[in-house]
Amino acid sequence: MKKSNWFIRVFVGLLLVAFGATDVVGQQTLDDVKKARGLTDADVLAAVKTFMPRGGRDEYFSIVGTGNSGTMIVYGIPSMRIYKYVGVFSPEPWQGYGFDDESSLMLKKASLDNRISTYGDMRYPAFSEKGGNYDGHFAFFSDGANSRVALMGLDDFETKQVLSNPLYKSTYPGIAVTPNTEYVIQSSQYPAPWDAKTTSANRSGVTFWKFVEGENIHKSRMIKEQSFTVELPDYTLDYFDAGKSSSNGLVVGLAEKDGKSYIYVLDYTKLAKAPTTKINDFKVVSFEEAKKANAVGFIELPATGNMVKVTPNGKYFVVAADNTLVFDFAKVKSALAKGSTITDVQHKSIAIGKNVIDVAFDQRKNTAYASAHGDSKIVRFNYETGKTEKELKLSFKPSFLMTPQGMSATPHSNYLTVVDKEALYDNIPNVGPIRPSFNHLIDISSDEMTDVYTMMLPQANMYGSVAVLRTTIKPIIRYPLGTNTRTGEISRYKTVAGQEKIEREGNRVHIFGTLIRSHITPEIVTVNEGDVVTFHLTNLERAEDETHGFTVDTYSVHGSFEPGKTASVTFTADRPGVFPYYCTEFCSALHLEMEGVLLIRPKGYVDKVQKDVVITKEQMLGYKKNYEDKLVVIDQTQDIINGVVTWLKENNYADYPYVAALVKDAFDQLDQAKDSKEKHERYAKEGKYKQAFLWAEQYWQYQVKTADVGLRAKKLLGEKINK
Ligand SMILES: [Cu+2]
Repeated sequence: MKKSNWFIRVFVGLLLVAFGATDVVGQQTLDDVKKARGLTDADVLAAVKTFMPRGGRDEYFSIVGTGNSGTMIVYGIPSMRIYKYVGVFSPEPWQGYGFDDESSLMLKKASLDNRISTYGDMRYPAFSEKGGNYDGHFAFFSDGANSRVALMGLDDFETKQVLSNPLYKSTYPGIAVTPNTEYVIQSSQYPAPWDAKTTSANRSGVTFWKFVEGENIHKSRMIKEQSFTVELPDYTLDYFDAGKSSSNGLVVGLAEKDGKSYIYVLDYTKLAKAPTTKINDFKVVSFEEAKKANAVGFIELPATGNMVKVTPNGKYFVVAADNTLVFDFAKVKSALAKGSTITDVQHKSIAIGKNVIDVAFDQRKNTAYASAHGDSKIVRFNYETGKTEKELKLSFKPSFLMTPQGMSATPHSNYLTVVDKEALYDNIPNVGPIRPSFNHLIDISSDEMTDVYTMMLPQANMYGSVAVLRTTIKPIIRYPLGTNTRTGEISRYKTVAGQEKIEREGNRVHIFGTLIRSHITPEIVTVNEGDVVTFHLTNLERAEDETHGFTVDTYSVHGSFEPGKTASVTFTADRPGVFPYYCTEFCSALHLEMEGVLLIRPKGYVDKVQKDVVITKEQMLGYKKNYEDKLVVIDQTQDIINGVVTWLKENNYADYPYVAALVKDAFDQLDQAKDSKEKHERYAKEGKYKQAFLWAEQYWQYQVKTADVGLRAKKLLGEKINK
């Protein structure tokens, strides 16, 4: 570009800014945009239905198993915005999952032979329930590929427990809970022997993981010793669901063998009392014992069923098929009492369409939806009367369905989501042979059903999801300082400001450090080649969303430190050299300052002896001046601290636990500082101003941290008081 051209452009630009005319196209109206983009009124209405204005909040939180990526996605309805990916069965570096010691230990505990599976296949999640309704406390997942089960806490959306199923090789990647979450139910998928012998018979089974809810999320766990599995013949097992209300105590699921389809029915209240044997150290109720207890039965289906779901009132279960079948639980119960072959329990058969894949329940009385894949349509029907009511023709072939809270006793369903596995869209650009999963949002709030949005879910092979009213979940924004978030306990590695230290024993090095804008303390760590090094870090922040990350260059370790969290990363320092470590989360304008250096001395390295440096008279006067200047700054800082302390006391800070915890932290800092004060005063008296200045500097560092924590406490208290 010629210089004169450049000059003219800048000049015109400045003129435009000066006259407020930066928008050369002119203000666009809604009509302008509609015309320019060729949008219809229906397009605009659909867009408005999912648009989330600033300050707006989604009505529902939905969680979805991502299939073979082993992570979980949280998204909002109706905006269909993804909020978070959470590592469950697969490591997830952003949150340090499977990269820090705490989460790695949790994953290791889920291994039967000390091999961590770094991959998982999870499809249908389940929320915890009370009285058949979602309580917003937990979510559960099953790993189809590596036979694991997982518990996630909904207070912080972190995985809290992963267990290995000791019997199954192949596990169904869906899960269900009983109406009060007494049990988390998991089944096998493809039959296989349960022991190591190739001559053993193939078996199937359904496992009831005993779940005990403690005083808080971290005291709530699945307990292996109190769990059991019921043995079934060598059927291939598919989707299952738990009864509720009048059908509480029963589980129904799909089974297949030799081209025939069945519904298996289990009574787990009876199974829990049946005699057990132990296989692989896990309690098993044999098929014979289950039959003896009248706790297992089978209904032969006239055709393949693709899905079985219990109605919200617990009266029926519906089997998705071209002729969708409704079964009466009351009849099933009395038939089960007589034996394991169950007949004449059907309530209705409803002709829906071709290749019916799934059903979902509505808040309207006795109302459900079915997806007819072969007919590209959704059908609304009444499972009590057996009548179809309405159809929605779609531009795609529908598969899996979900209504918010539709799997609970109280659907709250203004929307229906529909998975589209074929992804043949004219408005989706080709991104190579593998494409995202698609999830459509259907507005069902009125009598008309309308397809209003197509969501893309990358890194997902989507099947099932569940959604809950957003307000049912109460997420936290910070942890009590020093929390090991996987156990909920205060970590023994918790470190507060001023107490950072490095401990060595032989070749084992523990660094107890802290993270706070904008420092990683300590800033220099020296170790020897071959040392096993652990950084135990505590994020001292109390501010919302003030997460720091941590990595050591080239050592492939990573931790994510949300406010208050303590986590550790361990590695063998087997590459000598200089390795910066730094905060990996953009945390403030001074984010780049959050760094330090790990010096790894090569084997056989010998320190060169440094000669004593003689301090000249002029230099000593310089140190004296520095020392005296520092004393002035120390006094000024103390004034600030005193002011904050007075304000906190006047405003009854002790009534607010978070604030009180911060004030305690602040006073701890001053306690740490006492020693430095004594030292700088002693050195000054002896005329050793270099040391006096250094210790005064150290004292001031403590003061700054005290003041910083104090000011945070003040801000927090101010917010509490003003609310
Ligand atoms: Cu940071």
